[in-house]
Parts: sequence; structure tokens; C-alpha cells
Amino acid sequence: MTGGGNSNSGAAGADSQARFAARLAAGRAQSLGALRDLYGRRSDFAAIAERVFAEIESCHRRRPAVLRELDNRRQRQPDWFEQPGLIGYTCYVDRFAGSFNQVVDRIPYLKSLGVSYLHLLSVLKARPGDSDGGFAIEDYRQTNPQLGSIDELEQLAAALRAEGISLCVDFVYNHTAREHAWARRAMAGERRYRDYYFVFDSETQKRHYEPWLQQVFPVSAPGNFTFEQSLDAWVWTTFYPFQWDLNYQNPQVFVEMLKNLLYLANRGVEVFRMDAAAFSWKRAGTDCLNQPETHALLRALRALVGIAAPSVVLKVEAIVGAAQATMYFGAADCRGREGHIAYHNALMASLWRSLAQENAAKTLYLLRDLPRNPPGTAWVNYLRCHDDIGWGALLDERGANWSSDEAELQRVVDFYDGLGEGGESYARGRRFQTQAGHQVHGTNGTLASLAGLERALQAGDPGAVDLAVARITLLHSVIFSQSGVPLINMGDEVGLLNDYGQADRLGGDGRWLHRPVWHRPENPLHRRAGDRILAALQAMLAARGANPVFHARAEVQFIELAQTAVLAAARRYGGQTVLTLANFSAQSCRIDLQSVPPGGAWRSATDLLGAVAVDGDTVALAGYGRAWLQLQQATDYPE
Ligand code: OTU
Repeated sequence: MTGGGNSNSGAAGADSQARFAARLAAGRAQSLGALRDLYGRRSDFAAIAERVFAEIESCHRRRPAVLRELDNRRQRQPDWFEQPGLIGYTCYVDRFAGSFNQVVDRIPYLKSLGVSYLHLLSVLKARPGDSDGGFAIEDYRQTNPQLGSIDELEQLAAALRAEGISLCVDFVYNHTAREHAWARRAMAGERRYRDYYFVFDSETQKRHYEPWLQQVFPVSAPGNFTFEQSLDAWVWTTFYPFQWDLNYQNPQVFVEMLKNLLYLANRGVEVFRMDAAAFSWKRAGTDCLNQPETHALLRALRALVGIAAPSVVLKVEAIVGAAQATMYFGAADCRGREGHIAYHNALMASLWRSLAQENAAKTLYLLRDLPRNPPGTAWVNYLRCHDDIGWGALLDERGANWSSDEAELQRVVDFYDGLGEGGESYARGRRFQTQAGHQVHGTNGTLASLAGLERALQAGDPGAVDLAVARITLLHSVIFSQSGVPLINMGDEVGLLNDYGQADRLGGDGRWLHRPVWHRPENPLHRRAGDRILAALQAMLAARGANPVFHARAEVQFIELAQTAVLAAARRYGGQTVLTLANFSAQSCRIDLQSVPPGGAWRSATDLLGAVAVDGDTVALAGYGRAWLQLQQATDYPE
């Protein structure tokens, strides 16, 4: 291992040992509690627990000195990922820069945006050929050779850290590739490795589960099981047939995956994106999502990582309804003990629904009615990622006032397919995994194409380009003014459009439509639009980063205005009060600020974005306009 220094020598080593011992003493009961929820009924539980603690001790022993220092720093500032200045960016290494080494060259660009957290996709060694965009891992301790070696990844992590940027990579822990050594050994007849997966000899076993399961890729990978000739059995494959679900009921799997995670943490990964987190535990007769053990598994990992490598953050990727998603921060007496951060998938989908409907009401209800985050947790707020916009999270969530029925969402899906009610819409997206009888699933397309830029450029219509730029800026203004980590999706900051060539070339999976190679647009109209988007995002992020009011722990009040197109929230923190406004309609409007607590005080407020001026007790918002109005003085703010 490079760059670590001798982590065990002298006084520093003794000090570090003492800190580890203190963390172990403090975190042991919690770790054991979570492990017991997973394996407590087994007669060999004591041995399993002993094994786990031995592993974290050995991980800590090997932890490089610089990372131990980072651990200490982060322990002194445990809210570091709740700070307004934490700004994320997500990209494929090859599509953004080329290789790990070339990402280093792009650090100045990232810094110009204020980025301090970089999520790199497709980093670990995936199976050859189709790998679901890198989500079928063959070896968790090697990297994709086209991008560079694991040592180069470690050097990249260090280079990023030196610039104040935390590296995040995917931890694809629900499944491995069929080519992973464990799967190979299972296929070679080793019983021990067969038990790492769900291998069913008979159709009957499969039927204990199958009727209750949903499908993630109903068109390109129908079903949840794949018949494997070499095993003469069915293998559980939630995603593609080459992605074999791991069996965490087998404690061996837990231990091995924990070791993999800690290995990568010791290589300098600071944030793990816990891929497909909702699926990790199976229970017959259920949909096998969000099971109690699914949560216990994450709780165990958090507690153990907190002892061995406490600067590490777990980011939960659970693409489920909002009420279920909040549970990944920990529920009941475990609040705050599970994921540190989690994707706000329902908000993401709801923002797109609001844009299509030119109505922010349901987004407001969603934000207003969700429980407040427990301390030490935060949402990850995003607009687009490498996946589709999954509409499932908005579908009739136990009658919540933020949910939609199929018919309503169908109109949203049609809208993003380019079909408006009166004819064509401005969007250029494509529905994903949609089959007859089940119309609402997902939508693909880049943010810019969905927001109208592609169509405007095709028409060569500068007015339509302006509107598209305004929509793109508006959506970003919302995620930049929320509590939690804003995450920019590569290319959205310069208005990159759908990549039809790639989508057609790679066929089967429509998500390739919105995974373009990063470039500066050539068409002058496009380029100017991209420059404007970039400048607007930079200005908003600078305003966010400099103002304590955007801390994740701010007091937030969501405000129902007469104008349902406008999403309004008042935030208070660190002696500052800011009212954020976002108009989801193309129509301009005038907002009566006297109706917003604390009433008349807004008269003297100024817009942090410099876009609007308060006029007496009102403020005018342009179509798709936004404002962050800051009170001049700290005011007593009614609850
Ligand atoms: C995640 O996604 C990844 O983000 C996808 O790229 C992978 O295909 C998948 O896991 C398998 O590793 O299950 O809990 O577009 O939203 O597959 C979330 C569909 C997931 C994705 C869904 C998702």
C-alpha cells in the first residue's frame, strides 16, 4: 500500500491504538446489537462476532497514518457532511476524464464548481463485456484496468483529499458478477461458495419467493431468477442474469464483504455508495425489499466502520418510496445509526413531476410531511444520475398526499416522452422498461434534453433556449437550497444532451441515452447556453457554500402560498434566515410576502442570487424564476 506511512510506530501509533480502543468500547454494544439482529439465532454467533471484531481490528492496524489523521479530524467535526460547503459531483471516469490519472487534471474544473465530494462510477473491476455499466463486480480489490490500477485509484483519492475533495465509489454489495471468484467456485462444485448465493435446485423453492417480487428490468431482464446450467439450478438474479444476488443469511458473506469495504476504505475511499440497498435480505412471502435485516445489515456496517475507519460515510441508494427511504437513516431507537446519507429519490422524481405539471404542491407536501432527519444524517439531493428517473417512488405511497396514481404519472411519462396534452411537449426523453399493461416505470434522458434544451436547439429558437436554461437553473436552485448534500450529475452543468448514437449502439438498456461523454458543446447556441448554466450553478453554489443557513440541521418551514406553482421554504440557522422560492411555472407571478412568516420583515430582504428585488411587501418571480431572500437581521421566527 502506498502513501500511508508507518501507521504503527511511536507515540502516534500508541495514541491511535488508544483511540481505536475507545471507539471499540463505545461502539461494541451497538455493533453486537445489529449483528445479533442478523445472526443472533445461530449457535455459532459468538464465533461470528469474534471474527468480525478481529477483522476491524486488523483493518485499523493496517490503516494508513494519513487516514487515521482524517478519522481524527472528522471525529472532531462530525457534521462535516451536513455543512453547506459539501457539494457533490458524480461521473463515469472514462466519460468525464479518461482514466484515474486524468481525473487529477480535472480537479481545477471541479473546484471551480465548488465540488468537495466526487462520486466516480464504474471504478472496480467489472466482468468483461456487458457489466450493467460497471455494476457487476468481478473483483472488489481491483479496478477497471482501462481506468488504471488500484494504486492509481489510491493516488487519485490522495490527490483529491489534498484538494479537500472526498472520494466516493460504489459498493455493489447486493450482488457480484457471475465471473466473481465465489461464483466461479460455486459453479466448479464447491458447496461452500454455492451458499454465498441463492441457488435453488427446484422450481418449488423459487416459488416461495417469486410471486411477491417486483422487477427492476422487466423488459431487458425479465424475472428474478436465472437457470444456471453448470449448477443445474436457479440462481437469484434481481438485476441482469450475470448479477448474482449475495446471500447475507450466510455470515461468511457478511464478513467477506465487510473486509472488502474496509480494504477500499484503507485505500482512501471516504464515501461508499451502498448500491441497491433495499434488496439485500430476502424473506419468503414478501417483496424482499426493505426487510428488517436489510436495515440491520447497514446498521452493523455503520457501527463497525465507525470503529475501524470513523471518517467513512455510508451513502444509501434505496430507490423506494419516501416513507421507506427515511427508514435508512435508522428507525425507532436506532434513529441516526444507519446510513449517514441517502439519495432523496422521491424528491428527485417529484421535482420532475412538478416541472411537467407546473405545480409544486406535491413536492411541497413531500418535503413538509417527511420526518426531520435524525442528527448525523442528511439527504443527498439530486436531479439526474446514471439511472432512469424511477416513477415508482411517487406511486400511491399509502395514500400520502404527495403520491400520484398511475393515470397522473402516465401523463408525466408521456410529457417527458415529448407528448404534451395539446400536442408536443418541450421534453426529449424516452420511457424505460415499459411493457404493455405496466406503463409507468422510468424515464431516460439528460436533464437538458428533458428540460427542453434539445428541442429548442433543434428549432434554433433562442427564446426556447432561454426557457430551457431557466428550467435547468430552477431545478438546480431547489436542490442547492435543500438540507443535505447537493449532487451534480456530470454534464448537467453544461447542458449536455442525449447521446442517441451510444443508446442505439448499446441497445438493450436505454439508460445509455443519458450517459454522454463530457464535452463543451460545439454548436454556438448550445455552448452559450451551457456557459450560462455553468455560471448560474457556480453563483448559486458559491452563495450556498458561504451561508450557514444551508446547513442540513437548519430549521425549515415549508410554506403553502396562494401560487401553487411556487415551492417556498424558510430556513433558519446560524443567525441567518432565508426564504427560498422556486417558480415551476412558465408564467410569472407576484408573491405576497406578508403571508410568509414573519410577515412584514421581508420588506428589507435581499436576494442572495441577485435575481429579484423585493418591492414593498411583494416580490415578482419570472416564469421559472427563483430567489433566495435573506433577512437583513436575525429575527425571531415563529414556529
Ligand atoms: C442500482 O440501481 C444502480 O444505480 C444501477 O445502475 C444498477 O443497474 C443496479 O443498481 C444494479 O446494480 O436497484 O436500489 O434504473 O434505479 O436498478 C436501486 C434502475 C436500484 C435503477 C435500479 C437501481
